[in-house]
Amino acid sequence: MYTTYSIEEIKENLKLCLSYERYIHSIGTMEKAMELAERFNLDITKAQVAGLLHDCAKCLTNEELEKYKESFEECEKLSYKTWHAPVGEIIAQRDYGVTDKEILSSIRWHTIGRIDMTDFEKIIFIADKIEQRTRETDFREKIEKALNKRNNLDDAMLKSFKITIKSLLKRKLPICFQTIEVYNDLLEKTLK
Ligand code: DGI
Ligand code: FE
Ligand code: FE
Repeated sequence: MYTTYSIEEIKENLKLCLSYERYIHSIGTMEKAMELAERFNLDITKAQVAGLLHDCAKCLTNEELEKYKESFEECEKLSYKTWHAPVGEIIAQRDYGVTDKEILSSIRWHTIGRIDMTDFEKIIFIADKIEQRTRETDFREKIEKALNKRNNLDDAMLKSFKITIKSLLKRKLPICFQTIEVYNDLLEKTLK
């Protein structure tokens, strides 16, 4: 309904081009996205499509991703690990026939985040971080705990950014300032 293809056809295609680990991660994100959609009263079918496709651009090499650099935010240009998000939006639309704005934007912002994300965008972002098939237990459990304490999506988003920013600092990798802006915004919102 939300794509030109059936879920099974999308799975087959992703299986062919993603690494095995990345494919299993996509399945895990799809499952977790559906679970969170049900829990937060959002569209489960949309969550299934967005979760499954969120990393679809990981089928491309960095050289191939770079060809789409006009779609990158300025701050993303420094960090090749963020490129699959803007390109994912393009591929979901062009190759999988996705027209739903919210599915597309949830793919677009699943890595660096965005201020004032919708609940749907947040559940895809969080599902990606807490899926149970490939995510490291310690990372996943910290975010899950933050989510469950007040049943609050922003708490989970904040925790996720905290861990990611820490890890980028540790690895001496550049941090997109949009990520910092989102972090500051969530900090203020979750204090209330
Ligand atoms: O694609 P995944 O590995 O499933 O997860 P993701 O899309 O959230 O990618 C996260 C990677 O991107 C992670 O290794 C951190 C890295 N990254 C690099 N620069 C930034 C960044 N993540 C954020 N949020 N902000 C950055 O500036
Ligand atoms: Fe990703
Ligand atoms: Fe992912």
